[in-house]
Amino acid sequence: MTDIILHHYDTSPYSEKVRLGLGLKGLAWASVELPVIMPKPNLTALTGGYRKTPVLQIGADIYCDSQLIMRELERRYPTPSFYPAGHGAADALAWWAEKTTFSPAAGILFAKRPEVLPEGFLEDRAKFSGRNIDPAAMKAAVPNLLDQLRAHFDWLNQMLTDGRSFLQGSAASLADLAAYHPVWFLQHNFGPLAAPLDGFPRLLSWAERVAAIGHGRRSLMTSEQALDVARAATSIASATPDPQDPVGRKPGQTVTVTPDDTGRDPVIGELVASGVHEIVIRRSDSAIGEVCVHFPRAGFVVAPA
Ligand SMILES: N[C@@H](CCC(=O)N[C@@H](CS)C(=O)NCC(=O)O)C(=O)O
Repeated sequence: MTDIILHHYDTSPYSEKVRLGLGLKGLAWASVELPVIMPKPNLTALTGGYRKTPVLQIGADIYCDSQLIMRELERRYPTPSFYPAGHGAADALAWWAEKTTFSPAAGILFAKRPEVLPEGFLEDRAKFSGRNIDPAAMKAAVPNLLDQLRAHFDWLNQMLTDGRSFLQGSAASLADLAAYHPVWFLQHNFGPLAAPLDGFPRLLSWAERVAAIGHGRRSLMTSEQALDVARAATSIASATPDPQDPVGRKPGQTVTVTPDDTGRDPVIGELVASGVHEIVIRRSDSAIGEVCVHFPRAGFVVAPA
């Protein structure tokens, strides 16, 4: 039995980052398969409305966003570390790589292989992104998306020029897992030499090394079983004020937490703990009772409710 439950779907790049993180740490985990488009009632019962993929659940603690999921895995399972070359640079590299390469990689797939997308997918992603999705405009954007990816992939490729195995040295770090998942997504959908990866042999060998990390030990769980786990558990979070909070937020206040980019569904709850990189809110759901939902701070808006 494992306590780690990952809500995800196989084709999700951000989930691939977390699956590799579980692999790097050699962990066993339960896999709950999420629908690719809304509705996701058994996920939003846990999160309070957050709909993105992936979400990590451990008992009655729900961790939203792969940034925070990786942070929590590192806290609970520090060895081997996601930070063999230290914190800061790895986090910043991860942020840059994802923010610049995920969306062009996804855009290329949506434009070039609409036949692999499930019914209702583009309408769902239009709501998710808040942008109108026009197939002709998507197709017209492909050359620029390839140019952008090529420029960013070249920077990654250059980091490997001295023959190092991974971006920060001889051991894989968070930066590798984050930079890899858009590469994986392109390879997965267009083959191992997908453009614009074909111009970067060092990057291609690096991608093979990252893929070899694997996913750890996966078992299957239904979303109903995951709700049962939450119902039977008690959160580990306890009231922790942040003396340096820039606007004096305090445990007990009611707040909303909302992603600042896509899937901007606010989650409302009572602030339990917060700090530079995490905020925890408590909420109740008739199906599962009380849970604590954890979010990162970078990329999320916290507002009084
Ligand atoms: N910043 C988020 C991004 C997650 C994200 O955008 N995931 C995509 C799938 S890879 C998503 O949620 N798509 C819409 C959906 O699955 O409902 C994270 O790091 O987890």
